[in-house]
Amino acid sequence: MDNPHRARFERDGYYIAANVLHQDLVDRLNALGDHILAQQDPEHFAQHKTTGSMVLIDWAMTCDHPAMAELVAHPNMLSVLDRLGFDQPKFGHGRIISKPPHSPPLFWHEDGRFWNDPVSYTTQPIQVFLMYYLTDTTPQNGCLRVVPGSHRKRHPLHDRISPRHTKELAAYENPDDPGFSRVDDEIDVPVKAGDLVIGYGNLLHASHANQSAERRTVLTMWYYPDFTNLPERTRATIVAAEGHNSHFTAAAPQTRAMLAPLKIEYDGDAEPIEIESVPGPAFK
Ligand SMILES: O=C(O)CCC(=O)C(=O)O
Repeated sequence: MDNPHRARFERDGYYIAANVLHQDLVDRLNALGDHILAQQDPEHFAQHKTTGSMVLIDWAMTCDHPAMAELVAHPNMLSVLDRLGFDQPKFGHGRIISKPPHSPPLFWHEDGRFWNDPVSYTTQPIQVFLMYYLTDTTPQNGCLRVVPGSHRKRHPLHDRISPRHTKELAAYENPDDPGFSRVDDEIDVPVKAGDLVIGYGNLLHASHANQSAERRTVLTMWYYPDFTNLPERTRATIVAAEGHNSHFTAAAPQTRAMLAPLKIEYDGDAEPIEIESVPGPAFK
């Protein structure tokens, strides 16, 4: 491996790039996030106490809001991915995850859903998260926590935590659940607003409680960084999992031009692999 950035990413399962978004875009995304959160009903927040919120960012939202479209195709982000050796990333969807003041921690989980695909047992990433925190984060206001290397090696947590995101975990029904425990090899990932944290979807991660008096928002954006180099069946699976972006054709021409290279497209006839969110016995 002659790319030290890629080697670190493959070893640790995550990679931090500082100062990717300018303050102006962070401010516009904060305003957009607050506006969209204000439209959710109280039930949404009751169901998602541990994340705070879980609002889908789909292609329609991306095409309709210039700040979101700018984020999805941001040139600084594309340079960071290029530095890691990914020169044709594709965008799937995202989430607005916003912890209100004085809210609980987020449980340990991994978001891999391609565990039936042999590629998940290699270091070639299928799906990665790009997390943009819109405020500076610390352990006190709910920064990210990760277990480095847990995307490629089974960790005791894999056998202790629920392999799925249950309603009980999301609603913080049992604070004594092992999902809320601390582990020796976890590390905190505090960042500044506008930094970018990239991680393998199947990296074990969690976040601290927000003990501050301010809201803490992250936009988690899901990309397929190496889409064009993945086997055909994996590409067919991704297309089946992400659905079609019919809204795209209705977007303004400038937005369409900006987003077009990030669209997921596969028109072959390979059979998709069944989605599986639990690692199999080959994960050791
Ligand atoms: O809220 C956070 O800090 C992490 C969010 C997260 O775990 C996710 O989007 O999968």
